[in-house]
Amino acid sequence: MAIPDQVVQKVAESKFLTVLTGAGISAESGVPTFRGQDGLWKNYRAEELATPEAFQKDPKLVWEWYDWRRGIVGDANPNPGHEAISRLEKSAPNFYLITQNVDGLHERAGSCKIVELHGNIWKMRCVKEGTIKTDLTVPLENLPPHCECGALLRPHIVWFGESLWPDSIETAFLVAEECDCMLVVGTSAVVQPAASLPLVTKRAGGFVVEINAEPTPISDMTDSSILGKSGEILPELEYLVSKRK
Ligand code: BV8
Repeated sequence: MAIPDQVVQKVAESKFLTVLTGAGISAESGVPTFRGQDGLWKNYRAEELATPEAFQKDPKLVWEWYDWRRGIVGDANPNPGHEAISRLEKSAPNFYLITQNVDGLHERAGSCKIVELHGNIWKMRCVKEGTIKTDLTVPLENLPPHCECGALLRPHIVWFGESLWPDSIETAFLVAEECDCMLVVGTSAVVQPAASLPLVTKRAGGFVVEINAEPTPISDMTDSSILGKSGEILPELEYLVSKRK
């Protein structure tokens, strides 16, 4: 789908550009999405296992599921969509990336100013001490992993029914309020509170562009909704913007 010239112009003249991403941006890296046709993680829906209740009931099963996902994500590489966002960050006067993804692919693509709203699959947190460590081991030995203190370690990820961390949600809403242009990429826009961020930008007078493989509940409220693959559209948009600057 062609990129409207108004979108190129708005991104090129943006003083504060924000990008909000969801699982769709990692689809072309081979990472399954949550709700698309491949929206299953090994026959489990995130809503079944990404919950405190599931972890309480069977920490080993939840860790087996995350260990399997870490294996998939560990084999994945950033795609041209992730890389285009990293280039947009470098050329924008002010920039923030807000991601719902836990796969760490944006950081590997060179993005710096990132809010990981839902945490990171490579981080683990002691359920007792709250200490957080990064562990890239794939596969993990003897699941579920334990802290040196003897307590269980859990994925440092926000599960359904859990509140997001105050500092990251505060930053996300502030950025959504302050930016003059937001690109919303690869999200079905159903999970709250992330899905409210584009509305915040719109209400504050910002220009909102959706780039997604299918229409979503926020498509009608955006200034422009571009249907297609983010791995194709973002590099083209970034190229057109770089020529416009
Ligand atoms: C909260 C970490 C306050 C897990 C995730 C009832 C009870 C309890 C809570 C609720 C409730 N009703 C509503 C809620 C709130 C709930 C929620 O929103 N539920 C939804 C399902 C209705 N939210 C929460 O619980 C949040 N906390 O609200 O705290 C509170 C506290 C207690 C009680 C109530 C409220 C916490 C939400 C965070 C959950 N954790 N992830 C893990 O990953 O293991 S969310 C999970 O969904 C992922 O992070 C994912 O990023 C996120 C959103 O999904 P998407 O990223 O959008 O991915 P999806 O597959 O859906 O869509 C992909 C899109 O890409 C598709 O549109 C597709 O077409 C497109 N696409 C595909 N390929 C491409 C593409 N686009 C472009 N190019 C391509 N190539």
